[in-house]
Amino acid sequence: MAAREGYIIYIDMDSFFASCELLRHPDLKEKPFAVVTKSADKFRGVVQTANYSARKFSIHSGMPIMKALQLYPNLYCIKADHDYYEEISDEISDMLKSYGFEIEMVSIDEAAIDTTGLEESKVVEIAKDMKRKISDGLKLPCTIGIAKGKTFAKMACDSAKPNGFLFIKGDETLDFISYKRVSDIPGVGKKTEEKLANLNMYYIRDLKNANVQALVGLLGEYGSKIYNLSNGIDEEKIVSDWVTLSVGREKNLNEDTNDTSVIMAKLKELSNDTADMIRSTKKLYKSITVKVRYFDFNTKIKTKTLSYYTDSADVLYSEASELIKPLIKDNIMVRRVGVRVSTLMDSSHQQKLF
Ligand code: TTP
Ligand code: MG
Repeated sequence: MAAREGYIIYIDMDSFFASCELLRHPDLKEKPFAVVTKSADKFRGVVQTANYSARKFSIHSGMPIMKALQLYPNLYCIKADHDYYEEISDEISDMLKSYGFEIEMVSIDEAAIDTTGLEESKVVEIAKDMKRKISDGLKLPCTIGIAKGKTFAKMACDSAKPNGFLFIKGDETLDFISYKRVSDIPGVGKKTEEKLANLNMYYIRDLKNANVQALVGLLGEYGSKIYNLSNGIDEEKIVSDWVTLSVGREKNLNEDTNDTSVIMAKLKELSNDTADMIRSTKKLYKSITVKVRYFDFNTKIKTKTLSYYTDSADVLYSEASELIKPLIKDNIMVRRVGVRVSTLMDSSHQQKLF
């Protein structure tokens, strides 16, 4: 079995937007409340998150406000303040980055940290230290899962919520996942769950012994991915969007949009700024990364490495625009775009080479 070398620490903030609001509305502690879409009025709009007291009344993310009010008529609703949550998210990511590991900010409130190379006891000690810093320093609750593999660590985190800490030893991974439901695999939604149920597969242990070809026939490549996962093989990589030797810029769009021309205009501005920074530090770059954050804070990254070093703004924009195209989708609004260059070299060094 292709077990991972190292442990992944997976951190997910508990009821994140609601916990941020609690910092400035401490009187709401213990009361059921929800953070709702910014433009919402009483009749339109959805719950973005509910605190755990409100969740007891089955109120959850994505639920229309009207429905939530039917479930709990005294529900206190706060309009979302994304800039505020992003500031706090940046504070959390800065703190986590300061440990010096490869880290992927998976979303506004989730991070995956690759501790490969570190001994087991040290991993747990560091993860506890991170939890303490988030809880004592930032006064926010979070849950941490640790396992060999990003998906398994996320599953550990999900199953320990809220305010939890769960460490799955490498040789206990299969035991941990076997009794979980197929829907506990991140990415398995209602439709996949139904398709698997039609084949009498409800638990991960059912997938483990399934015919992999049948799963691929049913779900395409994703079938082989969940087959591997159910056999303890987790090949999901950390996509580190933070490399010490990189330069880049990112910005929110004026408003969420999926208009390609607006997104490309922002990308051009960011590419020019990035190339200016590169030239001012007398560097050349070889790798280009684009980042798109959607309205729901899901973030996607694409990277390309050129066959040569350059400091060109035009090359940067033209490569970045090719990379970003597949990330712009008809039905998903984009909130933030970023461009970053890495694999850097001093331009003076190149002059010596040629
Ligand atoms: P989640 O981590 O999915 O949810 P959560 O942090 O509120 O609760 P928990 O992790 O304890 O289960 O999402 C993080 C934030 O993203 C959430 O606070 C609000 C926002 N969000 C939306 O705006 N819409 C959504 O549909 C979801 C799921 C989240
Ligand atoms: Mg969360």
